Amino acid sequence: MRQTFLTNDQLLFLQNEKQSLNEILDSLRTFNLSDDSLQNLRKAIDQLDELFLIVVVGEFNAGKSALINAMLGEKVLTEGVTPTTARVTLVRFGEMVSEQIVDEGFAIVTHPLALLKELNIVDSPGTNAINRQHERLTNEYVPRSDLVLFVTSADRPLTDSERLFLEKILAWGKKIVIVINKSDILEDAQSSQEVENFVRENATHILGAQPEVFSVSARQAQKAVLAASEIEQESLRAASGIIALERYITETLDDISRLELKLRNPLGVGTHLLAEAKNHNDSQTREISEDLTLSASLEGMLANYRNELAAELPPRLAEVENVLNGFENRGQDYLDNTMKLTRIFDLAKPDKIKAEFQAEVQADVAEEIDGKVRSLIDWLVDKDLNVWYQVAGALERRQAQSQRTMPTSASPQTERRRQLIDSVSTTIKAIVNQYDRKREAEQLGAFVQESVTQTALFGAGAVGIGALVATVLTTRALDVTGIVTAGALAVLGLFVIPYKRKQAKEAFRDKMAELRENLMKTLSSTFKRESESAIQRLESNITPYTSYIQGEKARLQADKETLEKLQGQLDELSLSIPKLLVRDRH
Ligand SMILES: Nc1nc2c(ncn2[C@@H]2O[C@H](COP(=O)(O)OP(=O)(O)O)[C@@H](O)[C@H]2O)c(=O)[nH]1
Ligand SMILES: [Mg+2]
Repeated sequence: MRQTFLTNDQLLFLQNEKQSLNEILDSLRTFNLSDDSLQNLRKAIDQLDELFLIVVVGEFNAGKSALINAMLGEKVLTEGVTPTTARVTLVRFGEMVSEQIVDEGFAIVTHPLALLKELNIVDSPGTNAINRQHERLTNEYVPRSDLVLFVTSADRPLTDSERLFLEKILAWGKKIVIVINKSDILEDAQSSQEVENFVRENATHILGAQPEVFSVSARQAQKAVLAASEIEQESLRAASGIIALERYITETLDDISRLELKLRNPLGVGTHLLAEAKNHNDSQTREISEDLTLSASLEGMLANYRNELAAELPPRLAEVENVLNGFENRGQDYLDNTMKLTRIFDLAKPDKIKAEFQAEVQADVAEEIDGKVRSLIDWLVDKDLNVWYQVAGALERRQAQSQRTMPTSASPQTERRRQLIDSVSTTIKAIVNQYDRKREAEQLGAFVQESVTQTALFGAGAVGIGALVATVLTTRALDVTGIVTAGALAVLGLFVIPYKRKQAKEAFRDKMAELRENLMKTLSSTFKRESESAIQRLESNITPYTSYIQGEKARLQADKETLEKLQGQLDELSLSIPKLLVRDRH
């Protein structure tokens, strides 16, 4: 843009716009957009410093080159070239006509037409060209253009490929003007009107707003040059429709309108880019929704497992406690039945008392405890295995599903997710397959035994937890009650027996309570610890997956907010354009 013609406000805005757009471009670098897309914005920003740019597009053979020639007033551009040799050609001002072929896809033509001091025109090979070089047009020039002149031929107005192309440029937020060329081949004014109506209707449908439509005959306009007089020339040019189009470009599209289009152009490209990023974000968000569900359900399984353990462990431990209570009850009964006068002679025989105590009170306590502890261990091992199965199953289902539904050419994030599901699922399956119930139970049994032997009250000694506990219970019971050392009782006399019995029972009760509390505390904390470490083992195996998914969720959400913020920035710029466009009234 020729900045000397701009007001201070317009200049300031322009600087501000460039800065904002560059910021947006920088922010978008981490968004996985294609280099081409980013380049488009880069170029659209650069284009702010260039002349107004009209890009002429349309199908091959629609008469684009002929139309530009008609405007130039001479055949500068080659017409009727084959699609394979066509080039994108930039037409710009020069004192003399010249052509510079830059490469096989691009050429620069200069011409002294005064209008070219204000704008550049790009001639394109054609929208239906299946040539890679021609993609250059869409990828390079359309995003840069400030106005698109869309040329369709009157003999095949708005073909399918032209419609598709219209949709594409619409997405860039471009101003589009439609030219129906070759109007000379239509029989009369009526059919010309019909074609125009058809094009207008269809284009309005595609663009969502009514575009300017011009019917012209480039051929007629070109022929005008051959006319004898200037008056004749003018009337031929007018009849060709070219004058109306030229007037539109020079008058309707005055400096202010062009400035507006120019200022808006990169905003449209930016919006397009943001929409692309938003699409990307949306589809990724949709893609991870399955993983979020799975990740939540895995966490739910673990939480459930924790809750079940917390709820089921106490009643199972209570069963062990009941064995101890049985022991105590039998002990109390035994003391009642034994420490009495009628048994005074037996009380003097410690071996007999000891044997009786073992037979009646100790009884099967060792086996009972072993049985309860074993079933507790089995329960825990089963439950543990069960939750591993659940987790493995859920992961396997997701794995199978992801193989079916995830795109084959996936983004790095999709690849990473697939990888994580695979590796976590494989690891967990391997653990489940190698899971040896018996070994796990033995190990847990050994831990329980170890914890119990580490307590001051029980200590080491017997083999097996039941035997250990039974031995300690019995030894302590005999110690505290003193009944095996009660030979003395007989000597002490008859009157002390009731008193001694009461004392023995109390001491027995206290000791048992102490032992019981100690043992239950140890068992409870051991089982809790072991089950927690089992959960943690499982958790640590699924965490690489679940935390990645959570991270992705947070990232996508943050990205989405960034995109909204950036779009807000663009909208704000767009809103402040009208007040910059005050027409000079002089
Ligand atoms: N009848 C008629 N033919 C035209 C007109 N404009 C261009 N042509 C012819 O259509 C063919 C393609 O024109 P050209 O400008 O090369 O089309 P492009 O591929 O869109 O650039 C050429 O043979 C032109 O002479 C027109 O207004 N009327
Ligand atoms: Mg051409």
